[in-house]
Amino acid sequence: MTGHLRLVLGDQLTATLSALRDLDPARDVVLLAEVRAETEYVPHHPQKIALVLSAMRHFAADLRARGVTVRYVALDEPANSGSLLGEVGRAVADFMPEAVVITEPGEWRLFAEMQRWGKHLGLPVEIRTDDRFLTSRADFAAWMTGRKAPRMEHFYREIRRRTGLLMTADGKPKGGAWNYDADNRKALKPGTPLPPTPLFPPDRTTQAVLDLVGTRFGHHFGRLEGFNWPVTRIDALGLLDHFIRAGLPAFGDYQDAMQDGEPFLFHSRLSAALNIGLLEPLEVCRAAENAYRHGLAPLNAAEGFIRQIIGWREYVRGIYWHHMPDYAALNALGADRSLPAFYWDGETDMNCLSQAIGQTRDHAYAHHIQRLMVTGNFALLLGVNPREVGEWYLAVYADAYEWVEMPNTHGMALFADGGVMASKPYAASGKYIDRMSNHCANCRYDVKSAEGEHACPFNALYWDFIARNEDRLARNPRMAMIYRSFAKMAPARRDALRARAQTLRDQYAPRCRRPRR
Ligand code: FAD
Ligand code: DLZ
Ligand code: SF4
Repeated sequence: MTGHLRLVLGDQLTATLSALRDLDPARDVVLLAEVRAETEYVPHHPQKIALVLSAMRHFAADLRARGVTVRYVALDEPANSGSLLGEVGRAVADFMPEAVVITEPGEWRLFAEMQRWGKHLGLPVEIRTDDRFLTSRADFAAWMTGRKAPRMEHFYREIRRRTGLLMTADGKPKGGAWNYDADNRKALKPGTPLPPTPLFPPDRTTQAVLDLVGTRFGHHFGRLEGFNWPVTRIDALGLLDHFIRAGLPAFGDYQDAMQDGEPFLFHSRLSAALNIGLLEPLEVCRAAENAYRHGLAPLNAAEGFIRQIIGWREYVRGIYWHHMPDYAALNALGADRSLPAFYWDGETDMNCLSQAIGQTRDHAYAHHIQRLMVTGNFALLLGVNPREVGEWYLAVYADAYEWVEMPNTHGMALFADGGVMASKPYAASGKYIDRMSNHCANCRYDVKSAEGEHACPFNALYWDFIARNEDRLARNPRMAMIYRSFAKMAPARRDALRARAQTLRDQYAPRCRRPRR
């Protein structure tokens, strides 16, 4: 063979991928490989593994139908070496290509490995930019240059201008404001009708994968039964269409709401399909913009949704690549506790956590506020080591890849990066959860009290967090008000809260035996 070997990873399932762009079907071979190293580097939720493997198999079938030569290595093939390099090496030996072509991977660990592949394989390995994002790593680095306190909002405005999304002809934001977040914090009234969840029944390919995953990964945290993810581009477009019609109109209003037994509310569930490449960010945003133009969704909804994608999603990726590999080791608050065991089984009588973790177990999904203000907030208040928290988030969500998970976890939820992502920690007492959900009404704890064994654990832990981090946070202007309240607190109350918090911390999350960085 004189052509190229083109490797496509499990989260690169996009027909226009840079590694496939100049594909010559007469000379080239495309390699997709299911490998142990990728299925086991964290204990992924079984639904996440099934989603990736089934989507890979469908993508390979589509390529073959277009006349492309595909080398597909299934996980249970006896000759499977277990690693991506091993499979590239086997394909190189069989096809003898003149070069290997890859699109840059989404995670640092793999990117670092791939730098050595050329030497190892003894032939050129070309690593191309992943231009499925609106901002390349180089563009983001240029945008960061000279900025003392870079913030998502400024970056977002630039991308709005560049793409023209929700912009007027004379370069102004539609409606006169860039951001309608203030309108997007409504709690859900009981009885508000919710959109139905579209169903994606497994076809034969998916069923075969479900059988394989059930056998090999059934012991991981998470239910495989009820698997309901789009695994093809056509299904993903169906989910997008459903969301635009049924979810988007109220997406803005209820973006931050939470409710017992209702995992999806008005959220799109599109992140998993976006992150493996079945959808592209711009087409998703154009669909939301069109709905606004045609009067099918209000501006606060369309703007709020588009901001999540061209703003947050692009921004976190930029931050990840800009600060890695050092970012992974940051622990600005010196958090040194272990992750409570209930994160891995949902067995807790704190209703908000039980709901968020239970939904995660059943659907490999929780929406943003659950991840940030329930599971993330609790880990922040307890002082759990960022590395353990990060491993949990990377494992349990169907959409989890380090480029998006880590800035959200280390940065947004835990403030481990000392303020790179957020200007202050997202620490909150039970009051926030009570305002945004019906969880507290159905909980055995009393959200209104902070002391005593029936008091909501978030409350004492919140004040303990404030006290423990006074040296690090009191000078932050955005924390000034809370530290003024803390200063006025009677010493006896401070002592009582500290004692209650200490009991909770020791009960849920003893100090890590081996302190980690
Ligand atoms: P919707 O609420 O419908 O939002 C629309 C889209 O906006 C999402 O599909 C997603 O692509 C994008 N988006 C929204 N918020 C963010 C954000 N903060 N960062 C990046 N993209 C965003 N998202 C992931 O895709 N993978 C992760 O591993 C991940 N880990 C997270 C960990 C923590 C601690 C937190 C606080 C957030 C995390 N997020 C992650 C962001 C967000 O929670 C999910 O993108 C969202 O819940 C996915 O559900 P959805 O598709 O229904 O989103
Ligand atoms: C997540 C995942 C899983 C579970 N399995 C595979 C696999 O077997 N083969 C593969 O090519 N990719 C897989 N992936 C996605 C990779 O982990 C992902 O490409 C890297 O983490 C880089 O983002
Ligand atoms: Fe969660 Fe506290 Fe509310 Fe219970 S009372 S649901 S623990 S915030």
